[in-house]
Amino acid sequence: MDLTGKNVLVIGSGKSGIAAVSLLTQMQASPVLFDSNEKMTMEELKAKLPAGVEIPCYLVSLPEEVEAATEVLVLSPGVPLDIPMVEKFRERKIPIIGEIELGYLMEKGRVIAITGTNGKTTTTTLTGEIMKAYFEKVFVVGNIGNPYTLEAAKTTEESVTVAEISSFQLETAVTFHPVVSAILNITPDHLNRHHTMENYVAVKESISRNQTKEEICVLNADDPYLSQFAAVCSAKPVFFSSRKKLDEGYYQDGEYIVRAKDGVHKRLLNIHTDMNLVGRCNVENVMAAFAIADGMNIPEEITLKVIQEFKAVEHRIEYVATKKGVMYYNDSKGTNPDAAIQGILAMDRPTILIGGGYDKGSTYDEWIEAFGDKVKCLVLIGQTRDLIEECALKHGFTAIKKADTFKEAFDICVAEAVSGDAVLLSPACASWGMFPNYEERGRIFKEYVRELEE
Ligand code: UMA
Repeated sequence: MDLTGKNVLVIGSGKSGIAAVSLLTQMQASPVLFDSNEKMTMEELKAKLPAGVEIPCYLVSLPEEVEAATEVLVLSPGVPLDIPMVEKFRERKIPIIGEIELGYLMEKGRVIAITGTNGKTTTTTLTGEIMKAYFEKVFVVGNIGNPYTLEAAKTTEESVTVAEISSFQLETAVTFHPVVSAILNITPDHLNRHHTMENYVAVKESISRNQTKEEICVLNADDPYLSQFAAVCSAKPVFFSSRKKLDEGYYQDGEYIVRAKDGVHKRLLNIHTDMNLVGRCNVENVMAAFAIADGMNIPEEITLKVIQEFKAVEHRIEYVATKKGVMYYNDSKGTNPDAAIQGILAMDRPTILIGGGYDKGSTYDEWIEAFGDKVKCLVLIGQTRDLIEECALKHGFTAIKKADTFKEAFDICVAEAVSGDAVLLSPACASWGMFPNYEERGRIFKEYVRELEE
């Protein structure tokens, strides 16, 4: 798609939209920026534009003539495809693309694409580190917080782009073609946006749509959706499993990660002595990264060295500090029940848990069942607090406290915790409504912890 001289309407003025405007300007297109946020002022919107860029900006409603002149629509990931404004463009057959497709139009090198409900950020960061240890020019982009469109114009034939891709971003990817893709797992998330689990699964699986059988798609053999998907995947499936021995692929055998290839089973690493990351989810992330690295022909000793040195990413079961014998953990990235279960599983002591937040239409039964004897108190915040309380009571869990603010929730945790306990922020919900994003929620939590007396 040649965008030179085209009138391109960018919807959303967050990280993704602003980076899109910047790239479109470089591509000699004529971008127009729109944001539907009623609370934003025109000054605030214009202040977000990249330095030196002056383009028409619109808030809340779009003039008819601008709508009529639009030739291509670029959606930010957070903009649903089925809102009336977008539907109108679809009816007119206006091409609708997003950050990943727009970035890919400028891509000159090879791309690795990683999706999944959980583990994306850890696996993408680790894979990026492995690639950086071997290739000269590596870009780590996408849902991880660095828009693809900011880096795409810098790619070369030799460069490697490692992209973390959300289901939101996959919905607007068209010709995007990774040489290696990975789908780590699929469990219910974002169902208010995708409406059904079938839609969500189909969107996730579309990551490999343009691949060929010469290319690989790394899949979780323990995931019922993905083990079935292998039969119809257009790339060659490469499996990993933390639960069973595989004849071909990567699997956990006791303390070891093993690669099975052409009948040879080789121990690659020890999960206790060669990894700093903890928990089953991280063993899976490491296996996926190893499979991706092998798919890119990285020498094994380089992959192993990077894995041995790799530490947890921020906001993902991140140890913050110990205050008065209480260990504080920030798992703000536990934005859905499945991710938050991993947070609980990683705790090895009585835990006071902060849960609740924005309602994405999730169900909380499995999360509450995972509390076992470990969670001694659940402190609830946000839009979902009554819903979660009702669900917890249904499962016989009654040690619940509710807070109106995040600070109040934190203070309750401090009051409840005794030496030897853990306080875990792993809310099973998105942060929206109380915070702009999960990073801010995690940062504030860490600030509160640091302010506590030793
Ligand atoms: N907006 C509209 N109309 C709408 C909806 C939103 O105008 O109908 C406007 C908002 O008023 C706001 C802007 O769009 O000004 C926000 O855009 P956005 O929600 O797409 O957020 P960005 O800041 O552009 O960040 C996006 C991703 N956000 C989401 O998918 C919600 C970031 O992922 C990503 O890092 C970034 O692009 C770069 O790729 C964050 C995320 O929460 C981490 N992702 C979800 C997740 O991981 O679960 C999918």
